[in-house]
Amino acid sequence: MSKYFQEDIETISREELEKLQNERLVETVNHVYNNVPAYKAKMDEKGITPSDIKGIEDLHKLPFVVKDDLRNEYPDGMLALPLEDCVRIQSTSGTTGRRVVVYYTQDDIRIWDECCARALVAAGCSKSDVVHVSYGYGLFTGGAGLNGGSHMVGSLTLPMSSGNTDRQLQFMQDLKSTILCCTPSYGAYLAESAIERGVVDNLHLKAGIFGAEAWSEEMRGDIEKKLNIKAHDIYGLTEISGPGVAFECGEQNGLHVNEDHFIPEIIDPETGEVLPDGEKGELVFTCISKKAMPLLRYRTRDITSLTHEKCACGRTHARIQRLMGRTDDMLIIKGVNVFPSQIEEVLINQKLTPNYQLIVDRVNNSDTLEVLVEMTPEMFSDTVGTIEKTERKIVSALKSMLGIYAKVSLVSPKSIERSEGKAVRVIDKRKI
Ligand code: DLL
Repeated sequence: MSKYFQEDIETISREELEKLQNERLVETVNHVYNNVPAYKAKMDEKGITPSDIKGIEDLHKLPFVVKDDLRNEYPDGMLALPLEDCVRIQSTSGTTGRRVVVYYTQDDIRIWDECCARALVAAGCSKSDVVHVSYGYGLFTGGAGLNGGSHMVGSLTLPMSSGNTDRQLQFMQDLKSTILCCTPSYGAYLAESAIERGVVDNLHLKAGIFGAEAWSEEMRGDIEKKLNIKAHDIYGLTEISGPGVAFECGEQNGLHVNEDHFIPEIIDPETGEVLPDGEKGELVFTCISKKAMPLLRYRTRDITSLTHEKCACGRTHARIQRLMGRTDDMLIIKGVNVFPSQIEEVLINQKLTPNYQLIVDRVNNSDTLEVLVEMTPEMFSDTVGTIEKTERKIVSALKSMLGIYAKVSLVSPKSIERSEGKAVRVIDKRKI
């Protein structure tokens, strides 16, 4: 069984890869400049023409694209090809404002599927696996992406979509699913439900491919232990294609960016300046092989760092670190930057469940943070005194991690609403 889906390209030398990136970048810049008026206007405004871009060393000269640019051009103003050349539309999961819609040609779909196939094979998937896809199908890219990737590998694909936990667990047992694909929060929920129903030992799972939302190393440990699998991270966003923009190999030490298709950069979110490897900042992508709607220097709002060091798995593509939040879901509480992932880390270190919700409010002009976290069924039978003691312990752990006071309320098991897709972690009641 091969470790790679496309060994030649996944282990290509950096020199060869950069050559390919240079060629594809120049071609893509010309393509969008000539076919997308909004791009031409942006580049004209910056005083650059396609001839100024000779390769990746000139990438920083290009203007950024942000989500509002896509909203302003809704629905198809960013298309670089006639509509008749497109075969698919997907859309972001945004609930406010105009949704962003993204178009794909047949070849764009092939690229996307191949990226997901690379992720699956890196998690140990082969033709003989049964891939259980519990990401949502429909406009969301999760279901379609992993489904396409699994077909490319030639695995038996189970298009479960999300929801109906009993049926998920029944099929998982009956059809002997070996690879589970879903959001980490749904993965944790499925694990918990399988244990509760006493069926976890009947499962045949060996690996999981979890993404679409931030999760912590602690949550990984929790899912791996409960389901007895290896849990791999997968990252992506609709605007760039969907899942599979980056994925974790067996080393579980950062996510390889499919750099033959997407060039990553890390920038300072305040100044836009490009940051060196190892420094944390906003992740930016440039698509260099898609044709319908390739975005140049798209600001993801996701925060991570980048490394070009060779990975022990043999892949040469750069890695991003586990995503640590978004510039826009970073909470600022009493002037302190707080990421939900930091709180999750504390909770899991204290042996609590990953089922939590953060309630942020403003009382008498001062920010308040309340952390609701579900007790484990064993804790539920503890005395009030013991529960209060645990709450105080978490308050103090959060204080030393974040530097601010957070009220902690242990709530009964299953009282926080479960999500089958991305979990709702934060309720911000402040009207600022
Ligand atoms: O969530 C695509 C996807 C589907 C990725 C399935 C992985 C698995 P969107 O709905 O457009 O697309 O949301 C993209 O989700 O900018 C991140 O903020 C977040 N995100 C995605 N993957 C991860 C991850 C899909 N592994 C937004 N870790 C991105 C942390 C993630 N955040």
